[in-house]
Amino acid sequence: MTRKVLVTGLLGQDGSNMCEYLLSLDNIKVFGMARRLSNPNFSNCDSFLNHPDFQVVFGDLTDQYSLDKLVQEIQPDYFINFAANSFVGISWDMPLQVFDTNALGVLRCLESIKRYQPKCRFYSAGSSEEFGDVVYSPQDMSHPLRPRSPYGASKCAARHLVKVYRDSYNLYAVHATLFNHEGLKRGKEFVTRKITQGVAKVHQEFFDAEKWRQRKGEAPTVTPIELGNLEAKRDWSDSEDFVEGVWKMLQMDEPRDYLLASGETHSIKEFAERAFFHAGIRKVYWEGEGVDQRLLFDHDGHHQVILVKVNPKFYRPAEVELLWGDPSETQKVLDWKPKFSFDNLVERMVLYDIDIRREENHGKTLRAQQM
Ligand code: NDP
Ligand code: GDR
Repeated sequence: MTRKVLVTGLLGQDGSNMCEYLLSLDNIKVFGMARRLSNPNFSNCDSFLNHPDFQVVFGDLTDQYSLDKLVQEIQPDYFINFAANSFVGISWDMPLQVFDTNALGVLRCLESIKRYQPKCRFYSAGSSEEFGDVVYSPQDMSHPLRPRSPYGASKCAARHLVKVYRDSYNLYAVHATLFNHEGLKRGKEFVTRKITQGVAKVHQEFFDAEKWRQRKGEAPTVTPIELGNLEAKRDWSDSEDFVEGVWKMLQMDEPRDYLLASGETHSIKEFAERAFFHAGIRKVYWEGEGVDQRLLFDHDGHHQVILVKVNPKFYRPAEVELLWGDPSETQKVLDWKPKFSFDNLVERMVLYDIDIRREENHGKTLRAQQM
């Protein structure tokens, strides 16, 4: 029997990865929900947009009518909600919009399911930002909720709402606390993608043979990556691994909450170093303290190149300094294991961004030759 799955957040990282994953399984019809935008970007969906078992639908988490209509028309067996304003940094600038989408949006989904399709299994995308100002490490499911941002608070509210609807109306509703997960479709404002795109640019500036010849004896000029808090530590995984874990949660007999993480933590500095390493830029070292910290490349013993520097404009009003999850219980219950390590993740992202830059540049060279 064909199962119908409604996935929100279609154009984002997890929504598109989930649709792609579901379409690789048998007997699943996937409805990917996007909201109306004047200039939509479907690039994350290129690989499956024309799949016969896939359909784009339109709706908005801030519009109850649109959700009700989709649930009534599709009658989904699963409703996987990845839609959110997911950028923590902006949540101080637009707290009401963040709360409306991330907390009330989940409430609207639950209401639609309760009224029109109570047998539908619901997934709510929780976050390690719910733990915020952590009191022990690694964090497990029992860690108290201590959010540090409007975003974190909105996800805590969603978590409570899911439990209330599960207990009150016997809905199959899951809220899972997912630690940071990244990949080839990661938005460019998040620190990992910002770093890998920045490294790809530096890589191109470094190894551009023509420029290199012109600058014999000199250090190459590159564009340093400007970052905020370099000391923050995160538990990073790959989104492609996590969407499989999420689907497994929805196949269990009873609904409950879960936690997905890698079980390792790394600083922003470490991510940047590994990213340069995988780009072949290896003679690097850190210098300075606080806002004066810089990552330098030793060109020839006399010339140093600045690769990373701090720009305080990227500091946050309140920071989550350390996130480090303990996924052991969830891994056991779901019999789920990630395929990608931290180092695989960094390497994949860097090589991908280097390739993109190479292709763009090749296109530019061809266009210039045609002029
Ligand atoms: P993205 O930002 O890549 O994707 C979020 C998607 O939600 C976007 O496509 C966006 O649409 C859509 N969206 C935003 N507001 C609305 C709205 N009002 N109605 C309908 N759609 C909307 O995030 P990720 O894929 O990385 O994350 C998926 C979910 O998981 C989010 O809920 C996030 O908070 C949560 N999460 C993510 C983690 C991570 O590390 N990636 C970790 C923990 C939780 P548009 O493209 O139009 O802007
Ligand atoms: P996060 O991800 O806030 O953990 O939320 P992000 O990549 O934005 O920040 C991670 C850490 O890096 C520090 N940082 C910078 N961050 C950004 N974006 N830009 C910078 O220049 C920069 N410099 C340092 C941040 O201060 C922070 O400590 C992600 C999102 O996917 C959420 O949706 C999700 O819920 C959580 O992960 C778990």
